[in-house]
Amino acid sequence: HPTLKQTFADRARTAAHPLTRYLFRLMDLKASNLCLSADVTTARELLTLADKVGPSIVVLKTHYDLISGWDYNPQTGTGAKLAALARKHGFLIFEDRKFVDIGKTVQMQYTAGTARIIEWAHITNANIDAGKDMVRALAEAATKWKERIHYEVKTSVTVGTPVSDRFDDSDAQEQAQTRQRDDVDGRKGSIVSITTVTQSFEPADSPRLTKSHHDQGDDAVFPGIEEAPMDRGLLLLAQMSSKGCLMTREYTQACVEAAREHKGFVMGYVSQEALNSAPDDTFIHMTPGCKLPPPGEEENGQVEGDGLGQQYNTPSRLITICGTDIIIVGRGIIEAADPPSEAERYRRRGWKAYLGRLA
Ligand code: 6AU
Repeated sequence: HPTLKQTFADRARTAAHPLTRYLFRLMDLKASNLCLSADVTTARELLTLADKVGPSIVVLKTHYDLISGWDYNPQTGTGAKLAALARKHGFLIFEDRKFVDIGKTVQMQYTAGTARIIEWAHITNANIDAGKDMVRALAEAATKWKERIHYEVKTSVTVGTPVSDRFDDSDAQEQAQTRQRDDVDGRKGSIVSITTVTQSFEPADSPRLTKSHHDQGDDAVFPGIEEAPMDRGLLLLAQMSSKGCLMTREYTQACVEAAREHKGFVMGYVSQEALNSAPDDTFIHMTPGCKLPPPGEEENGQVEGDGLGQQYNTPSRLITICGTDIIIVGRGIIEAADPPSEAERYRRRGWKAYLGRLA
């Protein structure tokens, strides 16, 4: 398929989903096709790890429900803090929630409840065993969320807390009209800035690495990239890495069909191989079950599993032979003596494999 030989820079121009185009630009800019699966046990460790490994990755994957001490406050909690780190380092946040239920239930799980995933995670994923209507349900929820933000901003009233209490961007403050939001969903008193809404309203709006941001002394590492779009994206769980996985070819094919039906919302797949096959497929593939052999050991494509069903392939095998775009690495990095330098090792290997695929 053409996308196997296309550069990420090219795919940043041609991908159907705005967030996918943005992600390809990040990949090109950071020379990284690495996603860290940040499966640590506390919110504190998560934030520290995200800050340290941020420069090496383009996606940070979370399982919010295995983190103790997750702070649910929409403005100051763990989601908002992660989103700030995502802007600082230039990565997207992927909550690995694996939704599977009827449409109405997944809508509520995605947008409401304690975690309010849609507020801080650019990307989430779904298992479509329950039928592909739930993809439409999630897509509708995302569209409504986006519309709600614009609506809330337009209709918000009255000056509230000084904007300086909330924003650290002095440019934005000068331009800002402070408004107190309607109490749409129990978040009375939060402040939005009309002129800077796409920059500062939602915690997870995007990496914000504009020049002015950089000039203000913020330690943004990859200046020069524009704002991420205010879109949300879904990955379909099309294939799994685990031993004895029950997902059939038919199931995987149904994922491909569902993806094509919702190009404006489905960014691509969590899969074990490239699934683009129609000429105009522009989906992205992310692949877990990835590990390097310990330094010094020879690389032969596979690495021993974890004894609990997880199976591992090496970055080069996944990228060059299986055709994936982004490798998802958890314990390979987290359990290393020095996670940031191990992340760099994976980034370099992953990028080299991508360049090798193009050649
Ligand atoms: O690198 P590991 O084995 O420490 O972690 C792999 C991560 C875990 C899994 O929940 C997740 O990847 N995962 C997924 C995802 C991303 O959906 C699918 C799959 O098939 N296998 C898998 O391990 O957080």
